[in-house]
Amino acid sequence: MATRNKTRKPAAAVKTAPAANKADFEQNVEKMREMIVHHLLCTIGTSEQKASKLAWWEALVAAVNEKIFERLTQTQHTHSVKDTRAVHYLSAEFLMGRLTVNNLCSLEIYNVAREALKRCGQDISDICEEEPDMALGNGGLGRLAACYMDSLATLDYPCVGYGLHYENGLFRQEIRGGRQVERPDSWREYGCPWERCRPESVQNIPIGGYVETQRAPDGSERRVWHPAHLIKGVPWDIPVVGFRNSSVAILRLWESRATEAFNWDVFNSGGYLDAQQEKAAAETISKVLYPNDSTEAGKELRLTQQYFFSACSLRDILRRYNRTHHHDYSEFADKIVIQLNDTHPAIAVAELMRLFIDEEGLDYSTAWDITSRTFNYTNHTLLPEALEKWPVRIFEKLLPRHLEIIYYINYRFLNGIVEKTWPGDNDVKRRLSIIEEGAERKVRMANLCVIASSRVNGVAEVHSKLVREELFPEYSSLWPDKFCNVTNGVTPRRWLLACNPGLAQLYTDTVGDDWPLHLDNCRKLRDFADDPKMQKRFMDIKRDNKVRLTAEIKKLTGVEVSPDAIFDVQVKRLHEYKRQHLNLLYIMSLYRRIIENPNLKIVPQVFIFGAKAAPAYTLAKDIIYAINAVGARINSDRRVKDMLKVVFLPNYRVSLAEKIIPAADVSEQISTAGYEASGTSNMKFSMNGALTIGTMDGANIEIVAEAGEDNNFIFGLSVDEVIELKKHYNPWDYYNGNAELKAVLDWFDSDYFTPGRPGELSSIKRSLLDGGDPFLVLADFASYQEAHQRVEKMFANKKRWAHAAIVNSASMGKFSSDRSIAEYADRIWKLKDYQISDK
Ligand code: 26Q
Repeated sequence: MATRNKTRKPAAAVKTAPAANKADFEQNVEKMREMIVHHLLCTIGTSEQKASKLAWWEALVAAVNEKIFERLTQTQHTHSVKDTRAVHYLSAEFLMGRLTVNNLCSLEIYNVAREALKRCGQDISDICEEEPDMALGNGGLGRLAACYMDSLATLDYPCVGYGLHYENGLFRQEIRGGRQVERPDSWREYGCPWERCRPESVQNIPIGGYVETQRAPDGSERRVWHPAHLIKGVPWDIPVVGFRNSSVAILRLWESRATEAFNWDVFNSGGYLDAQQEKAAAETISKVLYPNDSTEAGKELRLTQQYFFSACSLRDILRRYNRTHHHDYSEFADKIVIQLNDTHPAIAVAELMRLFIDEEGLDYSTAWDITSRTFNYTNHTLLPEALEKWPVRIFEKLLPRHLEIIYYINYRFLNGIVEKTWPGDNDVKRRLSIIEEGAERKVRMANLCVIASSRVNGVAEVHSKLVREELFPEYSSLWPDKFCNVTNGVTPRRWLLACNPGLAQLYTDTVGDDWPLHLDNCRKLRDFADDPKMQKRFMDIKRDNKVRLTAEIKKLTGVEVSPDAIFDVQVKRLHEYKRQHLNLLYIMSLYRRIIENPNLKIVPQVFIFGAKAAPAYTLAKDIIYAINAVGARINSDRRVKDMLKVVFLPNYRVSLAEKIIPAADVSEQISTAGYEASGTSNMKFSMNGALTIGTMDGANIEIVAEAGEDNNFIFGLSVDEVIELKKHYNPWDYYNGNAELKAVLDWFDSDYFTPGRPGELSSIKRSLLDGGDPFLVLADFASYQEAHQRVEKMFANKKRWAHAAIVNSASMGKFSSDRSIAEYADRIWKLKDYQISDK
């Protein structure tokens, strides 16, 4: 890996870099213009005069695809000829966002495309705004998978991403009367020009039915599954373009369809309507992404989705392996690595065992040996309610043979190593069992993953420690070397180069143009953190970004804000543990101080929120309503003047994040310590020069270790203090002991923010008092308030603030997803990189 970049071509025009050679640039622009116009006429079938912006975007994509597909073919050819070991990243979510600007940046033709479009009378930013987000994920876990694909391609690692081709991604959020309303997201209503259907790789997936024992003439017995249905899996490939190299990775997403054969039988036996119903049922599987990011108990369709994409992916993997290895599985675990992105694809373990034993004729021990050397598992949550458990009843109905295999895996495990280690200890067996006993028996997917995986990792140091010590203590004493940490990272191509061209240019001018591949290079900027010229340039860029966001805020909400105010941002899924309501309590206390003290002068502040709530998570939706209600009242209160504004930006998604994050001064990362596995927006904000106000949780700990606690605002209870306080916590003590906190909480019961409708916000107060305040909001309130005072004080000192902003941005080298992927490749996957030669 260390030598990779020595052999790389020198950079052509990066998004922001000037062309190396003017004549070349001129020629490239003209060529690009011709290609775009050609595709406009011949692929899209319109004319320059008539073309809509959408048509121009499609033509641009068609032109770019010419370059991408050549590289894709070359990449796949190289991997196939060299029979490379490859990682297969199984994830129920890939939150890709938009691809155009990113692909142009990776190919280093953004400037060329911009000029070419200009010659056609088009503005590239307008054109790229036409692209719908690919929102095939809920939040952090899905976006992480997307960043990792970017790094895998950039680092030339052989890989395939496997997931589901949801017809509808995460819902579009509208705010009506201050409340969240969910609307369907049809991202490919008019087709998606990046994806290609691959009919030659269709799979048929069995499901349902029953298992019987068949006896062979020699007396041997075997279990035979008679599935009730076959579902067709149709693969759609999305290319993922490496930065400044020739690798193009593949993201393969499975769409479910009804199989013709099955329908034909039903149809012929006179059941036309039944056939239609079958078809609808089969196609339902990939219709919609489940919009909750913590487990929804026992929904049959969700398990079907998980099984469907896992089974399609494994068959695809086996098919490719057998092209060279002809059903000799002795090298399988040397060639194939499978990474399970949380437990969502855990059923793949049982399916691979089934394929080996039932279809390929391997004996159990051989099958288990190969399987357990193939899989690895990443855990993303400690929340007990988010650990997936499926009722045995649902398994019996959908996957009866898989259930038998899981029982057998469990039997061998409990009666083997567990019995040997803790002889006769039934309590340990009960805790470690894959099957949870009780009123309803359940399959614990995390236990299956741990038992079947070579390596199990958490996603930040503190999280991995808790995975080892709190979540799986006995497993980690059984297999101490199985557990490890790989701290998350984010791609600096999307989260700096593409979304913040001003800052990207500053880095290129200061440290050279290699920083998108070696984010550590940015560290050099720390030497200039107190240099007045650097400070001015850095803060001018921030201000430009804030001016742009100001216009977006006006457009989206009608609220006018000043770019000179502190932009304090909390954008993430809405969850009690993420504590948006702690932020809201603080805002209310600030508002109260302003109206109680007409002479009070504070630093002007704009609090910016973006968050989707799971549709059935009532309290989360109430918090969104409360933010909007409080915001409306504050924004229209003349006494506040321009000191305080609160805006809720609807429909938070990747493309909106790309506008918000470069414009943030303060990044809110305020989860209860011990609950946020890592966080990844914390890294994106810091990279873009925001200061973090946060708890010692997840990756915040590692971020402030890099950038300095004195350049950020740490507050609140630590993980250990949370664990200790929870033993005897009483939120009423804080309510009764803090007059300001009491006044703010009581405000929720009035109609001050909801005139004529008292009590509309009471559920929040109730959850924090009667509900026991499970996430210790009240315990951290005073400390949070004090941290905000530090924010104001530092912001008033422009030089001090600029220093901190620069140091934060310059210190994020560790949080490039390239570092994370290099660690996975080195320590878990044992992967080699293969450079792809360009033709
Ligand atoms: C499971 C079953 C049924 C329905 C939905 C789900 C489900 C879906 C999504 C459960 C969890 C998720 C997503 C979890 C997630 O995004 N976790 C986040 O992962 C990030 C990447 O590691 C971390 O940075 C965050 O801390 C963590 O919350």
